[in-house]
Amino acid sequence: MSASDLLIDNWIDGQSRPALSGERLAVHEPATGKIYAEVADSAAADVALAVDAATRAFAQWSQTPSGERARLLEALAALIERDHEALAQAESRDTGKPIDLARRVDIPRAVANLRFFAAAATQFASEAHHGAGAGFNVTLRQPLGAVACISPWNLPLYLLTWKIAPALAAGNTVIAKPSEITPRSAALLGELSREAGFAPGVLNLVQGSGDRAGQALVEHPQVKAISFTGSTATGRRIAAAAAPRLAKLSLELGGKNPYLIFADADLERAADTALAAAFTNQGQICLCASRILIEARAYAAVREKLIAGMADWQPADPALAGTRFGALVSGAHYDKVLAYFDRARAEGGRIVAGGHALALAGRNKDGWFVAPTLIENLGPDSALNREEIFGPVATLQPFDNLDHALRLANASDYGLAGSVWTGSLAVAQNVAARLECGIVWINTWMTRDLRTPFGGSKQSGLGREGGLEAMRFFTETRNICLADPP
Ligand code: TXE
Repeated sequence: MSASDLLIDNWIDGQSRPALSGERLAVHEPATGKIYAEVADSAAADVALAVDAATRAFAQWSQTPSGERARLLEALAALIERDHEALAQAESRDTGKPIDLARRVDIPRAVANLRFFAAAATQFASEAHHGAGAGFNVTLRQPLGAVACISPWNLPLYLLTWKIAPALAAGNTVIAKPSEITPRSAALLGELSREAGFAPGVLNLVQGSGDRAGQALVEHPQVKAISFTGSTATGRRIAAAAAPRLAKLSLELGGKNPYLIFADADLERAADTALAAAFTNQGQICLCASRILIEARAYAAVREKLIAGMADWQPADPALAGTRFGALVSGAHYDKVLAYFDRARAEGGRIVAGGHALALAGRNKDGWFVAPTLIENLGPDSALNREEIFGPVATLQPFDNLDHALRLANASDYGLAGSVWTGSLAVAQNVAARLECGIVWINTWMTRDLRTPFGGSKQSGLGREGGLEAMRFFTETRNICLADPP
């Protein structure tokens, strides 16, 4: 296929449109390293069109009864379900993730996100306060207007729908900016939104680079709120752009998540899940565990189980059913991950498994594959234990006791999620109370109830998504006070 056989465009005001400049960016298939499509390289003028469309559409959408908004979100969910296989194929090809993972997680979760917030639209209620001798108070929660939803490349449709669903459910109109590295499923969603019956301008998708399209979007004066998931560095730039006009901001940023295994845990399950936590989606999930901390007296046993389990995480063509570990998302990301292997060696790290690139055969010979990697003998100050690699790389560190474990776990600028494995309720309670992060899993990893608040502390973000938190973020409260009876 030549590069231009597949053109991925913007979705603005209910129509597919190329960038006004006609410019395009190449889109690669990570499993082959080859260009397979071109995406609109949008600029400020395209963003302005989308924001205008969203602002116009807001007048009607914000007045649409919640039951009707819910019906449309449900209809979109049903269409994604209908196109499940085509969307899974598109997502796997665009990202390099195993087709099984896209089928089992990414696409079903997009459906679940839309269904969940369809229900939220009809159940969202607000408070009334009275009896304090200070009037009868009602809190209105009203939509904000045209809002920006900016999502990354690791879980494209999953994270895009996680943002647009609550935004739309609450009565806002949306300008979404998918990652330029993985634009495909968002473009398909645009088409499906028309089929579902959304009016033009309610959902707009502007494709293109972060520097150009993304920056223009966050600087646009009519954009009332920005919901962003991506790197901490980009999160800071967006916060700076939003600050002058005090736009509402939700930031879900990086992680360097600890995974604590105590000697009294079910070591078999703890080790098996540790590998899934480190290597699912090639380690490219903000919730992935990248620092595995093991109680010293169980270190050798757990290390052995981890090494034995690596056989289940062999890289292979992501397009094949049965593949559990695919390609990294881009050439730049591949180079970044490989550079960390050199750094690990320079810092005295011992490679327990992996630590190198992989050349697969056939159509995958130029794909961006690296071996899943475990490294030991690196202290808490090592770059490998400090910086977000966002690839299939985890370190192993022994700890002596609970306090030592918490010191190591909290030795991070990030604070997204942590997982603790123990048979002791007291240890679990202690870790849950003292771990500096937004989510703690006990004897599990990445188990998600969509009603719970989702997000991180420290450099991992600002604000929370999920359930009511998301509905509150996408609304503004107004207190209305009625005089007490005379
Ligand atoms: O992410 P960016 P990148 C981390 C991970 C990865 C690194 C770089 O460590 O290696 O970030 O990835 C848009 N204004 N994570 O560069 O830049 C961009 O177009 C507005 C962690 O791909 O954060 C994309 O749509 N938007 C992570 C989105 O922001 C801008 C997920 C994310 O891109 C913009 C992804 C700007 N100035 C990467 N610049 C996680 N924790 O989930 C970029 N964008």
